[in-house]
Amino acid sequence: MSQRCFIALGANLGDPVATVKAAIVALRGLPQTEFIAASSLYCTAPVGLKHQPDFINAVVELIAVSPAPTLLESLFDIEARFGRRRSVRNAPRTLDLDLLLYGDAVSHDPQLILPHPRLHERAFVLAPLAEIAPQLVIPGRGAVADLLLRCAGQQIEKLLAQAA
Ligand code: PH2
Ligand code: MG
Ligand code: MG
Repeated sequence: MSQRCFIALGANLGDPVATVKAAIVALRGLPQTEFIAASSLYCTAPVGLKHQPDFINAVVELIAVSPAPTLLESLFDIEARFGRRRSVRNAPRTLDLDLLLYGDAVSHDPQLILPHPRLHERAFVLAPLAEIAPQLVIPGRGAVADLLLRCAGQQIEKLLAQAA
């Protein structure tokens, strides 16, 4: 059975705008998935991290046939292709791809917690998510639009789309 999935993209090392754009192209090409939509890019202040550069964030929607762990492996592969090195937790990263939602799946597996455990409190995820899926309801958390209203203090700015 295919599942509606959302993936968060984040980068704050190197050339994050170019990286996030190229990662969206890579996600378009994922096997066993149908690409549905990509949000705008957002420049966001780091959340929960000290002394780090601002991030570029975005969210992608796709329909996946592959099981969630397989999809997760493909995301790790793309991160590695973009030069991600897993050093200390929350170090600045060339590319972070987080599986936010896999249909309505709820998982407490520490390898893959679904929905993503912090998505409901992060404007840098909720704003791009609400842009491409304004009616979305997060299992156990509520409507994405309501959740976003509760993150009013977090600093994020939508980047203007540039003509090619
Ligand atoms: N990712 C984190 C922690 N903090 N802050 C912003 N603005 N954007 C991120 O992608 C981000 C973060 C852990 O993955
Ligand atoms: Mg991650
Ligand atoms: Mg993350």
